[in-house]
Amino acid sequence: MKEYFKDVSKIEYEGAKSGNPLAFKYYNPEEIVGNKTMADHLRFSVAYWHTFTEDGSDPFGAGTMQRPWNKIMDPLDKARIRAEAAFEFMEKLGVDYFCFHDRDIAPEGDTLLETNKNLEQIVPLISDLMDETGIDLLWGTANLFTHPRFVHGAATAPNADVFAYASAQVKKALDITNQLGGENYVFWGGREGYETLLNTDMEFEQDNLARFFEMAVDYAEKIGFEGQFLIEPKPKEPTKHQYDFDAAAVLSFLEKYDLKDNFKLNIEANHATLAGHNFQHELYIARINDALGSVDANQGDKLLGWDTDQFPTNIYSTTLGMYEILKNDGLGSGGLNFDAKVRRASFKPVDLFYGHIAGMDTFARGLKTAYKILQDGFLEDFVEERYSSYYEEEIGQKIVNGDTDLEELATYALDNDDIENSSGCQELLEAKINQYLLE
Ligand code: XLS
Ligand code: CA
Ligand code: CA
Repeated sequence: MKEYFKDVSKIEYEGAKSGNPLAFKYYNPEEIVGNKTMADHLRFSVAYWHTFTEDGSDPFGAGTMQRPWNKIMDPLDKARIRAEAAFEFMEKLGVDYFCFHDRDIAPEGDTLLETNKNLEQIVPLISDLMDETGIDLLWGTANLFTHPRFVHGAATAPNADVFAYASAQVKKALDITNQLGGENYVFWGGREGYETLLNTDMEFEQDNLARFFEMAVDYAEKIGFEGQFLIEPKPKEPTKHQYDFDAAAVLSFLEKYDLKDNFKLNIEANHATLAGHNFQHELYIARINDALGSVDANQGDKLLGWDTDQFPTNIYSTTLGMYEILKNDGLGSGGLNFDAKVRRASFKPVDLFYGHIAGMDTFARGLKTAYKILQDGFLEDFVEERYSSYYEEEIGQKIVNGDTDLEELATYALDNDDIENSSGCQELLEAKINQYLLE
């Protein structure tokens, strides 16, 4: 088969002192951390859209990306070459998974039938490439936001024909995800939200979104798809307000519509910051609700304030993110999907390797540091001690066990004027985290 990234050979682990930009400094796939290898902890995945279809265009200028498939004009030929190049890239990088939207892998035709036929041409090729390389599908999804028909949303569109079209697309995307052995299926509500409440029946739209999810669950059962369904929260962009605003909003939606058993969350770091949280917060909320399914590993830029989808290089964030993932006992069938794009000015093919290597090293180092923090237990011990009055003192035990009431607590408090609080020690804890990071 033709080689597309000729200047790059297999990326190897060379250790922290290596000066080779095309080598891992911290990600050593076979290295054991705790009870499993780094590769098994991290389950890295490449996002087909950013890495293989993104052209670098922005509202002010044309595409900049230099890619081996740029000159191919026929859309299906382009899709084929792109698939071959994609698997060469992923194999050289040494990732075990990839993710795609239906429209990333095959072009949209003039009709839905034609579009489905395009997919049917490309999916067998992808299946062969998966077999040849051993790279698996972490998740599939449907693009329900790019085409103008989705101007008002997909499952939340005010037009039943659009709802039906979106359903047809999800049906097909589930079929191909199942065919390719996908371990999860993601719903990201691209335009499922509103621009103004003046023209929106929010209750009806949310009821419809729940109907859509129910139908997907039923269809998955029918075709024997055993992957995990995931919802990916995002507060805004492209709509002003998205219904899947953040982890907490999605969890309450799932609770309301009795869907909690069928869905987990795909937490994206950049979406967390857009929602005014941080990466750890969103992972934490998902974890304590037994809903942490998978991660879109990237980072935003708070000075810009939109979804910049940058490669994760912030070691502080990945450390505390991995801390939550370890406390969750891993991601199960999920993984760390680099929903990240190289900057418009990083247009050389080799930049794709640099971006992923940076992200993989940053998470690998985060994993090791988080594991050490957990092993030493200093954070857990501190937090436990902070709440100890609920476990060590009679009044606390009564509160926790539901053995008291306002009257008894009032009697207790009236007799207890000298309340003593202990320090929260934030600065001490932050300094300790720094010690681990700089070790
Ligand atoms: C966009 C989302 C999207 C989902 C998949 O902001 O991150 O890429 O991950 O549809
Ligand atoms: Ca994402
Ligand atoms: Ca994003």
